[in-house]
Amino acid sequence: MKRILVTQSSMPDFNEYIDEIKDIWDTKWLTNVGPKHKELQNQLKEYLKVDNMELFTNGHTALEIALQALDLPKGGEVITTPFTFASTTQAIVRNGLIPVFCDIKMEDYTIDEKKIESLITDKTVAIVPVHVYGNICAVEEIDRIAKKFHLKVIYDAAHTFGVQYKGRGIGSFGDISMFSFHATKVFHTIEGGGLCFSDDTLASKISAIRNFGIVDQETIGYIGTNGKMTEFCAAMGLCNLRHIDEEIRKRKRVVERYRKNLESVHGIRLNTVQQDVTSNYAYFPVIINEVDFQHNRDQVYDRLLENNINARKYFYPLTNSFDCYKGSFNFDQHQTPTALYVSENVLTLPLYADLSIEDVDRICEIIKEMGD
Ligand code: T4K
Repeated sequence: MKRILVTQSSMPDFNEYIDEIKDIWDTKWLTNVGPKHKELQNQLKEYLKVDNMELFTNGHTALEIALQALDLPKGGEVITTPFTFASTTQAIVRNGLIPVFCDIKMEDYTIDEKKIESLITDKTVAIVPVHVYGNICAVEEIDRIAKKFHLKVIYDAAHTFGVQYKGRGIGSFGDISMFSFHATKVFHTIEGGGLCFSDDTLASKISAIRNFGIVDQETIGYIGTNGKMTEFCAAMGLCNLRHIDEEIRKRKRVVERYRKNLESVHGIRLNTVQQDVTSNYAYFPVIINEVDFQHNRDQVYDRLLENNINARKYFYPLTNSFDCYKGSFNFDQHQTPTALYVSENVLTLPLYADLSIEDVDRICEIIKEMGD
């Protein structure tokens, strides 16, 4: 039986990549912000409609550097959500900051902006909302709250490559936005990540932190790390960017088929289509309501697996239940009940550009048979 995983990396044509990397053998320039890095940075700035763009070895390192670059005081509280990949919360904690968990909304699984203000204390320094699955947060309201309370906003935009809101690149909201260019993402550089920001003065600081804090050969101005993207990764990005519109179009086709097949199945809730948003069709999450569907999420997961189809429980467990925080923090996942409900009932179905319509139909048939 054919194996279908939750996603599959899109690859450029083999020869296109070989052509793109050929001149690396002439220049012998492999990393440390080489010509391919610079070219990709410029092209991404334009594609994502942002003022500044810096590239990194991966999205997580980029997020850690973003938090560091804003000089948030150690011990400061950061309002965020637990319904996300481990990276978001780990980046906050690894910066010596304290996550304060806000619940999410049932409509789109992003931070519930109406609950943010009640979590603000005199220790709050920032908000780290997540544009989860490519669904965007309430950016205008978050902006209003941040201005009122003088807070920084760093978006985890790992899932929102190419998403626009009212014609504006999603990376242009907040102080900084982080995109992931991991192999599993809509756009990838094998491993990679990017930060977008509007304050031009941050560029030199962020790039210095990315390079061990080195400002010039005799000045080490920041406590830095090594987060540089290699030329081979940048070359993969240059190839993939040529085909990004086609990639998103193919994903849209898959998503539309899923919607058509599953929209009227009793007990299955589909992701809400957001107004004024140009989607990138990054993920296809479904919520299984055990009472109405008569099977729970884990049973659907197992049934698909029996058929060699590996859907995933993104994002389960919640980050506010992680073992690694026990002892250091008193997080309680019951304080974010909507996030808890979603994480216990969500399944993200396979989605990638080359997933065939026949395979989508087969996945949906297996699910529908369970509900009959
Ligand atoms: N913030 C959020 C909200 C995120 O979702 C992520 C990453 C980050 C921050 C951090 O960004 P990065 O530092 O990663 O740039 C995967 C990805 O590794 C991770 O990037 C992603 N989120 C997360 C949601 O998914 P796993 O542990 O589920 O990966 P894995 O190895 O199980 O792969 C999933 C499927 O992808 C495989 O079943 C098959 C396919 N695949 C995987 C790889 C590695 C490929 O087709 N090709 C590949 O090379 O985390």
